[in-house]
Amino acid sequence: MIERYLEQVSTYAGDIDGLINLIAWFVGVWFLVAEFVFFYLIFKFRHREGHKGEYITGEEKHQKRFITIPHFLVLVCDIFIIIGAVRVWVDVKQTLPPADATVRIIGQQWAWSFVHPGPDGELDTADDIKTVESLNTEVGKVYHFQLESRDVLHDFSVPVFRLKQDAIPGRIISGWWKATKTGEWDIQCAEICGIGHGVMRARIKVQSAAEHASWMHENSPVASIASAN
Ligand SMILES: [Cu+2]
Repeated sequence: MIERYLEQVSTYAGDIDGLINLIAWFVGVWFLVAEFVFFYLIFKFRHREGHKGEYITGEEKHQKRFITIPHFLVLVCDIFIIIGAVRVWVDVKQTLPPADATVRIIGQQWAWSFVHPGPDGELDTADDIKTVESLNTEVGKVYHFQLESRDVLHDFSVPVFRLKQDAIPGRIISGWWKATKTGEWDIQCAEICGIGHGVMRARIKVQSAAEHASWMHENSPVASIASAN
């Protein structure tokens, strides 16, 4: 349902959409049932000549069941939602599969900047590639990220990945994704962070292995120094 409006581009996007759909169905069905009963009772017990209104305390057993039975059924739905939510939370947020590469993502008022490992695959070495508002990655690889903020709360959001993570000053927050197709999509800030929040956009490029290797070669400071010599 959701993927008709927003592509799914990470391995866990489908799981998150499944959870949202599950909640939407439970809430939607119960909303329709409640509205149907509500209007049925309004019409059935509307004002009629010769009928006097009756005060009901709702304490008798045959009256109480109108509350206890739906209450019980809603709790059963809650159990399904909690099981689904915990499974997705553990898979997406708590279990980091082994990384193929790690990138650093830095939020500040009001731009995203990125540090990519260079050809050596390690961060904080001479061949790191630093960019602003453009994150270059490879399809099918598990990326870990180290998310930081230089000033206030930000939130790194990639809607097509269904990834959203707060950036908190003073902390380095880890997470992961694995992209399933090549292309270019939006990165947004999803936490109001000041007057420039709305323009705090960036793009994520998911490239094939060959494209990514040539991008890395062209942009790595060490590779360009080596080729210039
Ligand atoms: Cu923001």
